[in-house]
Amino acid sequence: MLKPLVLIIIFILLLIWLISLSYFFKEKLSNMIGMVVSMTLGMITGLSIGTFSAIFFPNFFFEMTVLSMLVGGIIGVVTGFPHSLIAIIDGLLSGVMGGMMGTMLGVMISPEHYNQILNIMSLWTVGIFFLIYLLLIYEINMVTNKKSLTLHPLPYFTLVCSFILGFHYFTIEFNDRTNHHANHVYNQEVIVAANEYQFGPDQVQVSPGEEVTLTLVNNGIEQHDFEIKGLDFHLHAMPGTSESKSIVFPKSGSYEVICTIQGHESAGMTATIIVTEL
Ligand SMILES: [Cu+2]
Repeated sequence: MLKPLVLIIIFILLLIWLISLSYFFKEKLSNMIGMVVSMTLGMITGLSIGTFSAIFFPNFFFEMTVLSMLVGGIIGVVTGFPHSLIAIIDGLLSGVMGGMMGTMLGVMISPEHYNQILNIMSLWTVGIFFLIYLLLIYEINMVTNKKSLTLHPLPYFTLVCSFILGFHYFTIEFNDRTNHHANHVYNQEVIVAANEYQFGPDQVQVSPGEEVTLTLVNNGIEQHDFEIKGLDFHLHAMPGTSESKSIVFPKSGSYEVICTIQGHESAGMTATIIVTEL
């Protein structure tokens, strides 16, 4: 939870830095520059917020579209405000447009490409921020002799790099989490081996309401079976063979499994299936 928060703060900082520059040095900036900056910041902010929010909150597509259009438009207006009416209008339109396109891009991407698109978008967003920053300080330095750290590219560049790096590690974690989840929910295949006289593994976790395919592989020299107590589920395998069957566990709980061959249960051929929301 900490990492996304830090990234959001860096993003806001990068944006505020640019907007402040265009405010404080509005006398030094031409109308044209004001227009370009407000259009670009509105568009880029709307686009990136739209894409990210559509990927992270896919169930709120409508809300996220409105939100990113709103944020993009506001950023465009705020940035264009010190310059001219035309900068305000251009900023507003670009921001709204960017927000709309961003969420569409976000839902168009299939989950296996989330990682790529997130990294491309983060690089693109802060890369454009940096270009705008260079444009601004170039214009400002042309007409002023004031030298300060806010007008040197290095601090801003450092912040841009830390955002890209932080975002890269964040998407790795995000991807691990979604893949991990997907494996459990959509691909519940459980293979249990049997020999004299045990099951391996002897404890299995599955989630309720999903189809689970259970396979009993007999690696032993005697016949074995796999019966879930309380459910009508029975697998049987002769030595060197296997048997599979699918089952849906209706609710969470713990199920006992035994081998019903004479004497095997008491010799230790038991297992437990834990049905729980993974
Ligand atoms: Cu057995």
